[in-house]
Amino acid sequence: MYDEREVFHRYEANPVLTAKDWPNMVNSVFNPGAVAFDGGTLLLVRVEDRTGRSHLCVARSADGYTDWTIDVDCRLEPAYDRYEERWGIEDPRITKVGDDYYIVYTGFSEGGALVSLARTQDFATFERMGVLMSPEDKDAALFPCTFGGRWALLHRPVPTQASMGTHIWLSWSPDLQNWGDHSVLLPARKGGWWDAAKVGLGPPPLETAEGWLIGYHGVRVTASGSIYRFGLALTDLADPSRLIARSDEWIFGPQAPYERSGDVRDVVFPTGWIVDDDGDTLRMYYGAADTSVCVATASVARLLELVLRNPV
Ligand code: M1P
Repeated sequence: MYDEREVFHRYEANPVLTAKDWPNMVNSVFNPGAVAFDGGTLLLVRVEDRTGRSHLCVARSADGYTDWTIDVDCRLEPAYDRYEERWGIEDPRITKVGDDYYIVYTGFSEGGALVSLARTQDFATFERMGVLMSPEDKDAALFPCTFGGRWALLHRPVPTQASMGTHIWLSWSPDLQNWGDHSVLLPARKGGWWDAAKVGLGPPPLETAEGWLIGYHGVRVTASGSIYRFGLALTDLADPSRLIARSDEWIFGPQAPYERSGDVRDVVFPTGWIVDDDGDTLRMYYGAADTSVCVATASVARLLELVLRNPV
């Protein structure tokens, strides 16, 4: 069914999580944050309940593929009484810094999507650290270190006129609260490109020998709707504002039936990735068609070789 030359290989038993796996009736589970935790894999899954609003819930697996346990006691609920999260919280990206896990997520406020931060050490209790970017803004993650004493955040503001371009920005902060020195890191392309309509950050940046590997979704609008695909970029390790390379071609797109049909058809939406102990096998977790959670693997060395074919 799939071209053997594909760089990502889908797990044969995808999807690994669906709404049917949940103890209570929910609409869909997708777009998970992912980390290695407590000797296994922990996903913080976006769960859309049957009110239409989303919260974040922990799922665990020893091998990252099978025997998932849904831990409904470990979840981050929206602060429904607050303007900033009135209509739910969505699409977490998790960055580990020391013993802390920083969760950057989308708040669905009455004013639109915004970027918020929470911190945890155990995924049972969460410390809310406030709104980082006001609406419209989403698809954000922190780098796992500071640069010259400053934190760096990748995020995706949405201009009032979408035709102005919906790009990935880089912003800086001395304290995770005050953000500035904003610049566009990765613009949406134009015209017939696969990532012309808009782009948005995927999983958090991954440190590699060649630089920070950035995965992002790119959207193409067609006569029958949008297609969400996934591509790569690479930035300098010491200075993440310096773009080194950006793949011309997308490297992962909707092909499997569970990606092509669902609540939103033709969507792959990666939000977490974990490198195995061999240092090269990358497990990428993604939402498929805004309906289920899936995993696909690739070699980090091969991804770097691919992205470096297109220096900027
Ligand atoms: O339906 C596809 C995705 O659409 C939105 O992403 P973006 O604004 O980056 O295009 C989000 O609602 C996301 O949750 C969803 O998977």
